[in-house]
Parts: sequence; C-alpha cells; structure tokens
Amino acid sequence: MTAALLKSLNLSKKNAGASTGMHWWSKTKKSGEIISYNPSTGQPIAAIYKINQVDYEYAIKEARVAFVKWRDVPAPKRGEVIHAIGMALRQYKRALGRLVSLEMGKSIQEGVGEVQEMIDMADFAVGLSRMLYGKTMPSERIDHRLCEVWHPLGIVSVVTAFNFPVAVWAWNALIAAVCGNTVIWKPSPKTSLAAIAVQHICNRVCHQFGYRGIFSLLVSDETELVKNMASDNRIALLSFTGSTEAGRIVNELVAKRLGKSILELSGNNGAIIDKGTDLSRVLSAVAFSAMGTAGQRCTTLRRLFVHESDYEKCIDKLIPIYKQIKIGDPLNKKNLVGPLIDKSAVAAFEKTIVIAKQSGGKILSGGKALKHPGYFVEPTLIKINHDCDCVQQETFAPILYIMTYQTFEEAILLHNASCYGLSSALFTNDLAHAEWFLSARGSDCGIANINIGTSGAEIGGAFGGEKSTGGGREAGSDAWKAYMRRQTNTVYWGQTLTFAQGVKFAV
Ligand code: UN1
Repeated sequence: MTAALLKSLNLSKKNAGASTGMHWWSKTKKSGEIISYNPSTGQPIAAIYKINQVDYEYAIKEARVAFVKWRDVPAPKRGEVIHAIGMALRQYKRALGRLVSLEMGKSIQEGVGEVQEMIDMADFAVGLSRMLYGKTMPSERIDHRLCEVWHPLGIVSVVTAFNFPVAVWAWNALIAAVCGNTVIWKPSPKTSLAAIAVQHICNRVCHQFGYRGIFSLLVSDETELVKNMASDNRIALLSFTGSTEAGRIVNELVAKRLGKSILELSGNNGAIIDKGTDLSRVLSAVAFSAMGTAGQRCTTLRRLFVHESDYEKCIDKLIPIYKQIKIGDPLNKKNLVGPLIDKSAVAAFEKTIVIAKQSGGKILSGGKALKHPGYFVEPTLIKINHDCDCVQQETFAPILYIMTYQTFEEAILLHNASCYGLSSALFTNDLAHAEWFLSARGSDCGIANINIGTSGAEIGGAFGGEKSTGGGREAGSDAWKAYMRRQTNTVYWGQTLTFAQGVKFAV
C-alpha cells in the first residue's frame, strides 16, 4: 500500500531533500539521510537525502531571482497560479490526505481535512489577490493625495511542525506568494514526505505557468539550519511554528538583525463549562478537542474547568466517552485516535502521568501506552488540582486535566493563569457570561470560542496566540499584512507648495 501511495504522489523510495523547481532536485548525498517512519508501526517508510549548505545557498539565490520577476506580476495574475495549486490539491486530496495520515499518524478524516484546509487557503488567497487594499486618507493640505500601498517583502521562510505537516505551510506560503513573495519551506524532518509531495504539486503547477523558485523546499533535521535562516538577512520574514523554547531562540536571532518573524508557539488551552450547562450537548466537543490528533494540535484542549455543582456529573459522563474511543491504525476510519509521532513523545506522555500522580492527580481513564507496535497511548482524563505544576506544562499528548471552580470570575482567573494564550472556550447558555468571556476582562487568548471546543479553527479568521504562544497571526482575516511592507505615499499635484503642520518656509 505504501509503495502505491508514494507512487500516486510521484514519490520514489529515495527522494532528494531540496527543490526549487520542476527540474531542480538536489543531487546531494553526502549530508546523510533522514528516515521517515510510520508512527503506527515504528517501521521506516522512505529515506530522504538531507540538504547541505550548497543547496541552501542555491535555494536562496533561486528565490531571490524568482522574487525580482514575481513581484512585478500583477497580484490577480499571481492569484491564477495559486488557483491552479488549489485545483491540483483537489485532485490529490485523497492521496495527500492518506500520506499525511500515514506519516504523521492523524486519523484519515483529519488527514484529508488538513488537505481541505490547504484548498480553503488557496481559495482565500485567490480572493485576496484582488483585495490587497491600501487606505487613502484625507490629506491636511490642498492638492495632496495621501495613501498607503502594500508591497511584497522578498523571501519568506516557513518552518513548520510535524503536527500539521501541510496545512500550516499553506496558511503561510499561499498568502505570502499571492502577496508577491517567494517562499522557502523547512518542514519538520518527521514529515518530510508530505512536504515533498506538496513541493511536487507546486513544481508542476509553476512549471505550467513558466515560473520556478516561487516555492522551494529544504529538508533537514539540523537545528542549525533554522538558526542560520533566523540570522540570514536575505530572508525578510521567518514564520516559525514550534515550541516556545525554540521560538525564543529564533525570535532573538531575527530581532538581532531587525528582521520580521511570525511566531506560532506552544499552547495550553483551557475550556470552562459554565454552571448548569447541558453536558450532553458539550462533551463531544470536549472529547474531540482533547483527543483529536492524539492531543498533538497546538489548539488541543488540555485544561477543563467545570463548576463544582456539575463536576462529578461531568466526570461520570466523560469517563464512558473516553473508554469507548477507538485507538488504532489512523488509515482505518473507524479509529478516531492514532499514534503519537515517536518514541520520545510516548516517553513525555508517560513522564507527565507519573508527575501528575505524584502531585495527587487521579487517573480517571487511560494513563498508559499501548503494548503493541507503534506509538499509541490511551487518551487520558485526570482529576487534579489546578495548582499542580504539570497542569501548567504543555505535554503534546491526549491528556485532559479536569478541575473545578466556584464562581465564574474564579474560572476566568484560573483559565488565564497559563503562560500561554492560544485557544480557549466557554460552554454556556448565559449571554452575559459569554460576552464577559469575549470581553477584555475575559479570555486572554488569541482564539476564544463560545459553545465549541478549542480546536478546529476555520481559516477565515486570523490564527495565533498571545503571551508565550508568540503573538503571531496566520491564515485569514488581515494576517496577509505581515507578509507585506506598508508604504505611505504623499503625492502633490498643485502649483503652490505647502508644508505639513502649517510650517512656513519661505526661501
Ligand atoms: C494547530 O493546532 O497546530 O484549529 C493548528 C485547528 C486547525 C489548525 C490547528 N485548523 O485545529
């Protein structure tokens, strides 16, 4: 099955790790290989040759040359290329979704859903290609026109994580390209094959339009590469998805050269169930948010606050939901939860369970790694006190801490006590509480939802979070502005020059 799948995506058993266009795939073999593993079995799927410094320089040069041409292409024409990429993604939706599922381990529904998210991004970017609006402001002087225009930045680098191997690239790359930038992608080494498949699709489409170097790919597992990118003045914007720890290093290096960055870092998302909420209506949203993608979304629900009067009832209803969840091969659509990405993720899960128990946490369901091949763990529900240290850590696994509160005000305080600020949710029928949660004294996160879970954000909104989540915004709304530079223009078309602020300067 694997061989047929790779073939349907034009992938061979051995792929070179760098491409800037249809006819240029690196021939480098000396830097060694990265093995892509199937997390459901622990078995290798394929090997990819890593890039070297020469490949890196080549990609930068190509992206620079391509940018000089691409920035002059009218944005609606750039949109046509993105439209064709969206059409190609529709054609390969099933195969690419299966590859994502095979290599990353998310359920097939979520794998295909991720490709749908790319398609949605392509559609959004095409619309945007006719809407990169600048403002015109009234000038304080006669016969002057004052306005803003938006220009592309240059080379945009996109560093993505394993958990969304292709969608997060699309959030960044398709917007960046429609804005007139060229894009160099450094995917997670754990999901290189999905990235290579996407690069093949882009290469084919760009070739049809007579372009190369708009989208490039660099496959490597060297952390030095990301540091080099962060320090490289030729990269105008670095969009980085990863841990807060790594994001801090990237941020420092980019800031040092006064470059631009977009940071989408860790999260520790919380949800509040308001007093008296109909639990049967909300618990499937809670369960999906907590264990979808095996708890490996940045938006995964990790902290659940339930009013004390409903706490035990909520636990009684959640436990059977947890016990009946089907864990197994993500390519079998009966299974809702697949494996974690690798052995170290399982070790982190187990370590957190030990710490939670030592801190007085009670395991209500799950708590163990499965004893069969692959990196499967049980979705886990833990009754715990909010002030335990482990509650404040992000463990990239399906662990949900369930905690209690007395007043709504207290629930918001506990919710906002996290150092992260990505996604949040409130389940309620109380309009005043809903508005409170969404007000300035409510949730302090980048995403705040009412009566839906923390995960499953649509691309139309800007995606990102506050505090140690990094503050970046990607995907919809006006997130495109981060991929462009704003220029303020003043044009004088009269006969008698006047100066701003009423200054008289007679010469
Ligand atoms: C992430 O959690 O890493 O909201 C990205 C969602 C997806 C994207 C999540 N649209 O779950």
